[in-house]
Amino acid sequence: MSRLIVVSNRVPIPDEKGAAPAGGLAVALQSALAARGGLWLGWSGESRADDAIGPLKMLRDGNIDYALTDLTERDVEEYYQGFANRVLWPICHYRLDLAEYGRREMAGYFRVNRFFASRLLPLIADDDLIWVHDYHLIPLAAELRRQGVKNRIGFFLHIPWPAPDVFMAMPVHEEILSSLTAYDVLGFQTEHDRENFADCLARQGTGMRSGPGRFSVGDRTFTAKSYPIGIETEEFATLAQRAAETSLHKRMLQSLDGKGLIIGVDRLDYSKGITQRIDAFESFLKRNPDSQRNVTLLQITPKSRSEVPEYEAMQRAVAEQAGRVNGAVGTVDWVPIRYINRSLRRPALAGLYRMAKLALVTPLRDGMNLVAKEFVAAQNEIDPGVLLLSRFAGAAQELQEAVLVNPYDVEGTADAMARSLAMPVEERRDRWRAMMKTLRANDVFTWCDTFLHDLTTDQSERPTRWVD
Ligand code: ADQ
Repeated sequence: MSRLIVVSNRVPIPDEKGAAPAGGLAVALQSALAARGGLWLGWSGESRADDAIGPLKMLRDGNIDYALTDLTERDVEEYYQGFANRVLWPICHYRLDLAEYGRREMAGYFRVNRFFASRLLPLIADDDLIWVHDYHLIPLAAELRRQGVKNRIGFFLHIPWPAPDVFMAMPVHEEILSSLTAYDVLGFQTEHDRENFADCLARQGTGMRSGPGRFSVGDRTFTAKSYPIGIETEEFATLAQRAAETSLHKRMLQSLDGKGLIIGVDRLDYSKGITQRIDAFESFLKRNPDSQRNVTLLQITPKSRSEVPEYEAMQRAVAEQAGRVNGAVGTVDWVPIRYINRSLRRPALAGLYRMAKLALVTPLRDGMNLVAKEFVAAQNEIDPGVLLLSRFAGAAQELQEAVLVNPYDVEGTADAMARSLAMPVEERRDRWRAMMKTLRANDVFTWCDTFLHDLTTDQSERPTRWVD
């Protein structure tokens, strides 16, 4: 079996006790790497002055090598905070209004991808498989090809691929699109994303379909398919079951004092629709006065990307909004929204999902959304909670038995909350069983194996040359 090399912006390195950070993606990739022997390369998270970038930091855990590179302060500003998070992220989430395109950031993005390629190059052996992850590293394969790499290289996009009119508003869309053709296999979260990508190729007039899931552009032929990412379904279900025994669980139950728990868990990000969700919850409370004092919304929202101005502004906006609703609707002995800005450990999170009667997963746009899947896996089959899910999350393609909503429709979402809380137990069980079947059939290990199978066996010609 060929060795696997994974490349991503950040690397989930094991801590000093050897425990890797929890999370389905890290676990699945680590198990694929461990099975084949492998290498994971990415940014260390450290930034340094231009002349202080040292050699790669190498760590070994079992038969996995981790290679970490520092970046310069300018790199982080232009590549990470700049082009990746202020152009590609908003564009792929349909927020043209938030995209701040600058030539300096764009040049920095391509420069850092060239730098990643130069760091990886000396580590590549002839039959290694290379799997690149996410929007930070789109041009990496093209850079590697320029430097003579002929290995099979795959790419998985964790976020949505937008419709052509949105994508083509980005000034460097041609370069981004053509650099993707250097891969052998392109993976998207949903069929919809893959179709958007195919439409972009067609609109640009460069690509041709050459078979099911196969495309030709110039002298390159590659596969582009959807590989919906899953979670560690069985492991997460067991974690949730066990969490019911913990002291946190008991304290939480006590503090709820018989009130129904509604839960929201999201990184603090404008794509997650948190402000629209709080508006919908307020509207639900006002339209259903009987529910007042009977439910509590626990919104767990760790801060993210605080160095990017839109995120900093959002932190203030959501805190103010939650405070305003609590002030307007709450009573001396009832706080409608408990708003928490921190990360929880996975067992604690699993236990809270299990305790909740309803999960609000209402992103305005999301590649997949693993919270939706974790919530379902955590439920108790006798008395499962309801998943209220945005139509614009990739997860909605698979989880059709969730209560699907349009998160822009605040009153419609409020009505769906009322319907979900009143749903009879038989219906909740039927919906849950159907969703659980899907999650078992496509867990994160299947996702990983399917992608790697295509990357290994795909019949495209090995690249013989790369033309700029
Ligand atoms: P994210 O945008 O980060 O991922 P998501 O898929 O929901 O979104 O994953 C978040 C993960 O972080 C989940 O595993 C969740 O449990 C965890 N998490 C969130 N809040 C937490 C908290 N307070 N404490 C502890 N853990 C918390 C990107 C894309 C998604 C895509 C994933 C995977 O934006 O669309 O599903 O990658 O491909």
